[in-house]
Order: sequence, then C-alpha cells, then structure tokens
Amino acid sequence: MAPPSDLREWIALLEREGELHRVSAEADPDLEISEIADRVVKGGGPALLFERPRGSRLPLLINQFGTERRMCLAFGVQSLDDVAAKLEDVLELQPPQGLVEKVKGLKKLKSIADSMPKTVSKGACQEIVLTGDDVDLDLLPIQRCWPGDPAPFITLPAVITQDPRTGSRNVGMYRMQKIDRRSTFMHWQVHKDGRMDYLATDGRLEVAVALGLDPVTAYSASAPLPKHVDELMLAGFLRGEAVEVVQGKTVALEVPANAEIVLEGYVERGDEGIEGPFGDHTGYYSPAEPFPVFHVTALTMRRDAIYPSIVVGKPPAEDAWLAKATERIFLPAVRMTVPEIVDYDLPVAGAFHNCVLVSIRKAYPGHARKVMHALWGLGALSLSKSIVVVDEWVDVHDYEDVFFRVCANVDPKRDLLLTEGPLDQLDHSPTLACYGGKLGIDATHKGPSEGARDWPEEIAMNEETRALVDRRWSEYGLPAAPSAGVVQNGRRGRALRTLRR
Ligand SMILES: Cc1cc2nc3c(=O)[nH]c(=O)nc-3n(C[C@H](O)[C@H](O)[C@H](O)COP(=O)(O)O)c2cc1C
Ligand SMILES: [Mn+2]
Repeated sequence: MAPPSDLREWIALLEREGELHRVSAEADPDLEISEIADRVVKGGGPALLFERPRGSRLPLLINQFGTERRMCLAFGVQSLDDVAAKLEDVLELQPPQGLVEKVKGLKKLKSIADSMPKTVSKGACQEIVLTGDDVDLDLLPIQRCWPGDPAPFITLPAVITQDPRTGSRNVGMYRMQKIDRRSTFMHWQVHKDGRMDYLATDGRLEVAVALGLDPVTAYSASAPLPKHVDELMLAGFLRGEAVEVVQGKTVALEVPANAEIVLEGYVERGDEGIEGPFGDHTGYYSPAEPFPVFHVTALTMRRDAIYPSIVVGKPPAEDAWLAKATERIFLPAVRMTVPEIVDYDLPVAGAFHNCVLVSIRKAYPGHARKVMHALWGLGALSLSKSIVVVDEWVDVHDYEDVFFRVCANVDPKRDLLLTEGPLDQLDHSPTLACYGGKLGIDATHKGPSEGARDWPEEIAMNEETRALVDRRWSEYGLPAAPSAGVVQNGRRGRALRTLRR
C-alpha cells in the first residue's frame, strides 16, 4: 500500500486500522495534553486527536508515530527493514550487465528522478493567508510540555531553509519556543544543517516551517542526511511519489503544498535571545541558551487545519520510533562506508546518541577499533558517546546477549578505548558543552594477535545430540519446548531469564 499523501489521509488510515482515538473532551495544551499523551505512549496506545484543545479552534494530533506498527503503516511496509532494502537497492546500483539489468537499472534511476519535489501553482496549505499584524500564533494549540518549560513549544515542525551559497534546500525538525504572537526561537543545535545555513549569511535568512504533513515527509525532516541532500527528495523517494511544493507568500522558498499549516518568516544574524530550558528527549531539561529569533511574516493554513505535536521526555517517548526508523533506514548507507558492519542498535534508553551496539565481521587485529573510529567520523553517528563492538553472530538487539559478551570478553585494561570528540549538544554530562569523552568497548573475540591468550571455544551442544533430543522429546513427558534449546531467535527463553534475576 502506498504511504498516505497528506495528514488527512494518514488520519483516515489510522482510524480505519483502529489506531486513532478521538478525544472530544476539552483538554489543555498547557501540560494536561502532555500527561495524557505520555501515559498513552508509554502504554503503547493509539494516536490521539484532541478535538477541543483549550484556547484554540484547531484540533491537535499527537502520538501518530508512537508504535512500530504505526511507523510501518506510515511507510506502507511490513517491517522498517523493507524501507532500508528499498534504499539499499538504489545505493548498490552497479553498472548493468545485460538488457534485463539495464531496464531494471533505468527503473531505479527513474525512481530517483521521480523523487525530486514538484512545483505546483496552488496548495491547500494556503487556503487561508494571514500576513503582517494578522499573524497570530495564539491561533495554534501549541503545547507547553513540562512544568519547567518557560513557554509553549512547537515540537513537530519541518523547518525549511536554503544554503545562501549553493541554494540547496534543507529541511530539519527543530523545536520552536513561542516568544509572542509573531515570533519564536529556532533551536538549531551547533551540528545541524539549519544552523549552517544561518551561519552562512551575514544578514537575513528566510525560513519556512511546515506543520501537519504526510507522515513520511514529517519523518524525513528528522533524518540525518548529508548537508547537500534535500530531505524532501528523500521523502519523495520513500513515498514513491514526489512531494508537491508551492511558492511561499512572503518568502522566496517553496513549501509543501499538502501541509496543514505553514509559518513563513526570517531570522537575522545577531538577533538571538535566551531559549529554554526545555524538557528534552534525554529525560532532563536542556539548559537555557542563546538561539536565533524567528520572525513570522505569514501564517498560512487550510480552512480546517489540524495542528501536529509530539512530546519528548524520559525515554521511551513518542520520538523513539522516529529514531528507530532512522536506525533501520540508514543501515545500508552506513554499510556503504563501513561494509564489515552486520547490524547495529541504538538503544532508546541511550537517547540514541549515548550508545551504539554494533556487530562486525571481524577480519584483523584492531578491527573493532577501526569500526569505532569510522562511526565517530560518520554523520550524526559521530556524536555517539559510547560504542560497543561485538562479533557477527551476536544479535545486537538482544541487550542481554550484548551484556553477556561485554562481561565475558572484555579485559578493561586491554579492550576499552577512551578518547574524546564532539558530543550531542543536549548531553549534560560532559564538562564542556558539545565536547567530551567517548568510550569504545571491544567485546569481540580476541586472540594472541591482539595480545590475548588463546581464546576459548564458546559452549554449544552438538547437532547430533540436539537432533536426538528433538526426536525423543515426547518420550520425556515434558511440555512442548523450543527445539533449539534455550536460544530462540537470538533471544533467551523467558523462563531462564526469570531464573537469572
Ligand atoms: C521530535 C524531534 C525534535 C527535535 N528537536 C530538535 C531541536 O530542537 N534541535 C535540533 O537541532 N535537532 C532536533 N531534532 C533532531 C533533528 O531533527 C535531526 O538531527 C535532523 O537530522 C536535523 O536535520 P539536519 O540534519 O538537516 O540539520 C529533533 C528530532 C526530533 C525527532
Ligand atoms: Mn539536512
């Protein structure tokens, strides 16, 4: 099934699939909706459409991304690895051999060409156009998420800018603290592409913010693409349908035609104020710091616009599945640079930038360290604080198995790599902001070539005995048991797990 083409189609799909709950009771965007959403998210519950947010005529949608099933529905796939496979197919494009291959290759190239955003002359996002004094952010049910937040924050925006030097477009998801009816802060962290566009001007930079998009385009705003790659192209590729864009009313930027709401405006170098604190996805408040002020010159929207929101906080929160989608979708791209990687997992509890578990096909001494350094040099993964490397046969999604390897295979003196480098701006633990220590743990098998003694063999029952026990199981008078002993899909049986605690 094709992914939904706008927010309405998405809401209708969620409703058909029993994945949406409408809240008709009035609820307050000031904290109350946060608490409701947080409980529903942590309980694995449905998306919520608040039909009467207090103080606004616009309904508020939240928890659209809160489960793996909804994330798969958004992409029109069975599993997020299917999305990765689609990308891998294109990344691994080889010079075609025969005619059949050539035709296939052309199809793939066409799928890339068709991904480019398409300019259209009219968009539903501009049914209502408010400019100048008529701009009023008070119309929107913007949430104040946590008690320590000083103001309401727009939390699920797609922020569009253009590199003043190259004209290339960037779309990123950056929270926006409301200042007054016509301005917000723009939370461009130091490592992000939006900030690079801002730093590349010494004057004014136009900005457009799209709210209420089809889910794949909304996701794409959070995707860590290289600076020069347009996130709307990724959205078009993943949807299998180009994103339609329409000329902004007061800025020379194109905006997604299907958006529910668009804010147009500008930031200016030197025009900054103190943003935050904000209850962040680290589980802590990120500190108040200077960020640019975004001046809104136009607020355009659909006649019956719906406002999208998300609450981040102590993990797991709704953003967990946005980040898991990135983990899965970007694995083939990571493998393009580091092909010995079999799989990786960024635990939700590690707020994603704090910990990477990675399995590799180890081929030479120091290979685990080579992979650590590669990841510390690779895009958004460069901000990872700790990396655990295990052998190819370890299931990195089975945290207990990874823990077993770390405990069993690591000589702390020999196998820990302590280094330093850039860290995520939101990490409060390092002494300096954005810079500090990094830990690599080599939990792979080692041997004399890496200064270890002869490495012992891992225990496993032989095939012959397993087959015998499989055959004779019913004779023992025991209840049905998994045939492969205690290990099931790489995960240990529940009974054993309970015993170990
Ligand atoms: C819900 C949510 C909120 C986010 N808020 C911010 C933010 O306030 N500031 C920021 O720099 N990144 C934020 N991010 C992460 C960026 O969206 C992400 O790093 C993205 O790749 C940025 O786009 P860019 O690579 O084009 O800069 C957020 C991500 C999500 C999912
Ligand atoms: Mn980008």
